[in-house]
Amino acid sequence: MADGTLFIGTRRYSSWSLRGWLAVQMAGLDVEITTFPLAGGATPEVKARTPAGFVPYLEHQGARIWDSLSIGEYCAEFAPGLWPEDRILRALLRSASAEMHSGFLPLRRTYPTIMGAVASPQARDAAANDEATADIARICALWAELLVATGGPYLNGAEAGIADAMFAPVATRIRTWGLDATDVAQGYIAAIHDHPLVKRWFAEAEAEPADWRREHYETRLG
Ligand SMILES: N[C@@H](CCC(=O)N[C@@H](CS)C(=O)NCC(=O)O)C(=O)O
Repeated sequence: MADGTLFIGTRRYSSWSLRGWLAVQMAGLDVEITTFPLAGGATPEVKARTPAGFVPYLEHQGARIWDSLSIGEYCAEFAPGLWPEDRILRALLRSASAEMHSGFLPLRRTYPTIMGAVASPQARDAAANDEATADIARICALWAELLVATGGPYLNGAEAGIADAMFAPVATRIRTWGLDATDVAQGYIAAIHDHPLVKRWFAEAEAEPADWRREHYETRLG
């Protein structure tokens, strides 16, 4: 019997779920996965089954952990290598992860997560705005700084960690929407898409029932 359950939302749309799921998988926690098809906000099952009304939510060996960054921190207690060993690098990656967690709203609103989809150039250009473009520029600069600091190819260093879990969905957005990014950022985006866990998430997203798709997201792809 598994040690608990990770509750997530539709893989195709739920960027926060990917963060929590990656952390749990990277730490090797033995949990069952329960997936709620998201309604596009205030999904009744999510409201009923989770403390804050959001996924991801983890129940593990008596602990209840909600919110992606808390799940990441919890997972790192089991697998300390999910943060760098060096205090100064750890502080850098924690700050970047917190910045991702609380920021980049224009980017998130402008270019929604639709895993594995490709937006038309017309849809991308119609959605574009200065605030979202500034978010991308900040993310590219941040990734460059972290990759130099830890040596890459992941933000965490040789092996992916919590910072990569936090930024992986952004990497998928940049690809889905065909956004301009620096060569360094494109290299990181490729590394994220080549990661076996990310590949597994995409495959599982593709296998989700067709009636879990939501028109108000899909039509934004153009
Ligand atoms: N700050 C939260 C955000 C979680 C969040 O917004 N999750 C969305 C799905 S990506 C959700 O559960 N929305 C409720 C719903 O769609 O019913 C975290 O880091 O986990």
